[in-house]
Amino acid sequence: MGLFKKIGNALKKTREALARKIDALLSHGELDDDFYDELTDILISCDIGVRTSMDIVDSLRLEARKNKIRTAEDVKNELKKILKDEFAALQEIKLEYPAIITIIGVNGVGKTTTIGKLSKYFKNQKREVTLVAGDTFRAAASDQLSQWADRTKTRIIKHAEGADAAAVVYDGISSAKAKGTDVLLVDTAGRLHTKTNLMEELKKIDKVINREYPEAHKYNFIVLDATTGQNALNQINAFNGFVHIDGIILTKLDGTAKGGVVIAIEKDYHLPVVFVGVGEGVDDLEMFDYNEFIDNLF
Ligand SMILES: Nc1nc2c(ncn2[C@@H]2O[C@H](COP(=O)(O)OP(=O)(O)OP(=O)(O)O)[C@@H](O)[C@H]2O)c(=O)[nH]1
Ligand SMILES: [Mg+2]
Repeated sequence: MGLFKKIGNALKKTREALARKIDALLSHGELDDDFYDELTDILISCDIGVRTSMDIVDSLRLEARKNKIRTAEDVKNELKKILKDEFAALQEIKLEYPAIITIIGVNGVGKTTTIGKLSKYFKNQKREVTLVAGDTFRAAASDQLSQWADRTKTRIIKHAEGADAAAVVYDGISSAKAKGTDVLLVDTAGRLHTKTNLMEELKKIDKVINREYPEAHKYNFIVLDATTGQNALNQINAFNGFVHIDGIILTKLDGTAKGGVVIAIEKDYHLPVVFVGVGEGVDDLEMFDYNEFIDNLF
């Protein structure tokens, strides 16, 4: 399945919800104040965020005054244009090697699964990959990662349950240097910001990477579950206080009408969504493309 088709499928619910409501709204009447109020509500219902939805509708109102905008198609095209302009300023992430990618996030968002998918993704690009089982907290976490390592035929560095996560990372780095690994993918335990010891552990991992592998290109990617909608934004806040976040991986974009959260993330945090998860399988990961996303949104 091509990239376009997959993102298109993953956004099916978001698109259907938006298009159906916008069409219904435009089928009865003018572009008056009521129309703009309702359109704002529709955008908010797809988790684009209150302030962002209002800004978008204000821009649309301005444009509508200048140009002739009447049909549902005109409105959708203008919305696309507004969103594309908005994203044009966003700095894209260009991965450089050797890369050390630490995957962080709250419990159950899809961190370990994403590492399995990323492993395949980088191997497809002929990159040498090593996995680091940095979730030493949850029972069977490293077994779960080992299964992905087997499935994708990838090297894995792990310690016993309860070991110091930063020590596993240290070993991972030594191994990566010895073997000339291009990409080191570090799994971490799911954590809430209230778990201070686990949050401090992330800082420690960060420190070990900076100290032991300064020549590597370091990326901290936070995994967010798209189905949690606006809640995902609070998670960025919670982690931001402890480590620098370089980008977002948005999982479970399949099966949710909350795809608009991508827009809220850009607007509020200026953080790029780098990859999206569109299913549970090893191939269900796509590099994120904003233009394609917007084209598929309405
Ligand atoms: N539909 C769908 N399910 C996903 C996706 N990514 C992960 N999942 C599912 O989400 C569940 C949790 O995935 P994990 O990878 O174990 O999540 P985690 O963040 O590592 O969880 P903890 O280590 O417990 O914090 C699993 O059932 C995955 O199959 C996705 O893109 N789409
Ligand atoms: Mg996990």
